[in-house]
Amino acid sequence: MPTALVTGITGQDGAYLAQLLLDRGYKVVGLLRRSASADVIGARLRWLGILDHVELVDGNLTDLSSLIRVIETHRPDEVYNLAAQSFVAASWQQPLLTGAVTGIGAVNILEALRIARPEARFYQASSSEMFGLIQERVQTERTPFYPRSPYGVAKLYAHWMTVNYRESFGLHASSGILFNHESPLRGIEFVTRKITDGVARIKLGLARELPLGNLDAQRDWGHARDYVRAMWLMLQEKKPDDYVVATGRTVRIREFCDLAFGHAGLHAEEHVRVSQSLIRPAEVDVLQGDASKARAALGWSPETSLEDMVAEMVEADLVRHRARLAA
Ligand code: NDP
Ligand code: GDR
Repeated sequence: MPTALVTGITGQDGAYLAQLLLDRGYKVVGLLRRSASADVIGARLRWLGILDHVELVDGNLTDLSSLIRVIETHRPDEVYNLAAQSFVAASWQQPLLTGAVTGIGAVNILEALRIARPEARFYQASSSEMFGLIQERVQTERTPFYPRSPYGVAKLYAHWMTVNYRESFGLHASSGILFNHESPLRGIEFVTRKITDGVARIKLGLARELPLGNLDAQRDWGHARDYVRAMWLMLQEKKPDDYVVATGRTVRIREFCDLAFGHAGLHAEEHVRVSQSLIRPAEVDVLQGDASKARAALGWSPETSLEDMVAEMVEADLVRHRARLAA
């Protein structure tokens, strides 16, 4: 039975990836950072019904010794580095923490592998945020980077360090340049989930309006369940490499609003309010990815349409709020 170590297992992607790995017969070990709120940790794994099937071990991406200890103890065959301070807006408020976790943290785990388990295969969660101020209308693996946030800069450092460790030390280290991907397990602060949660609350009479920032930003949104499959496929390849993972379709935030409100029989323009406080110091205006390489080399393609994903997210938030009201 192969063993996989997943950092960030309590996040959106960590939960879906753990489910995929369990389905494929892996022993799944997840890195868990110590928290005083132990009762809410694992909510996503619980939602998927797999909390009791993964082994959670103490560690922190900023603590190299904890990473070495976990790797020496569990001797993983595959390591997926999904842990990060992943909220772009927060990265202007906490640029140093973002650098320490999202940037240096990735190098800590690369170092731990180099020291304790160089034969393991490694996946780095790189991001379309690295394209930032886009240098080409449609972004591929060859598009130059131009990050626009401390988060994007930190991810770019981690990305190049992954490439560097592959080239310098021969690690089987791959980097997935994933475009935005969402699901009912998306954190509530990200715009898609904020919208679907807002729709559910308005529909059930718990709120009347939804404050949002820049409605004209465009994103290439896919479903997290589809995207974690691409991560796994990358590590099954004989040779490590970098891949863009995207749908190729880009949509404005206001169109996402129309879809989500429309699904609940509501009109977005009657409820959405633009709040200047939610406008970012520097914006990534538009992202659109070309995943041709992943399609050709990995046989990967997205299976969930944007419309189906929005419907799934709104329905899940309606169920959540109805359950709270009934309790
Ligand atoms: P989440 O924010 O949902 O999850 C982040 C995870 O990182 C959580 O499990 C969190 O733990 C953990 N974490 C944070 N800090 C530390 C630390 N110091 N030590 C150990 N663990 C830590 O992110 P997603 O699941 O959405 O994304 C997964 C990865 O993919 C991230 O690296 C993200 O930057 C990247 N990415 C995401 C995209 C997306 O659209 N979702 C697109 C491209 C890249 P806790 O639960 O304790 O907070
Ligand atoms: P992003 O996702 O920054 O692309 O990073 P987010 O959902 O936060 O923002 C997307 C776009 O929506 C605009 N926006 C708002 N965003 C939030 N969060 N809240 C609002 O109220 C709001 N109103 C408008 C933003 O300005 C932005 O243009 C995500 C994260 O998952 C990263 O970790 C990942 O690397 C990238 O996607 C790819």
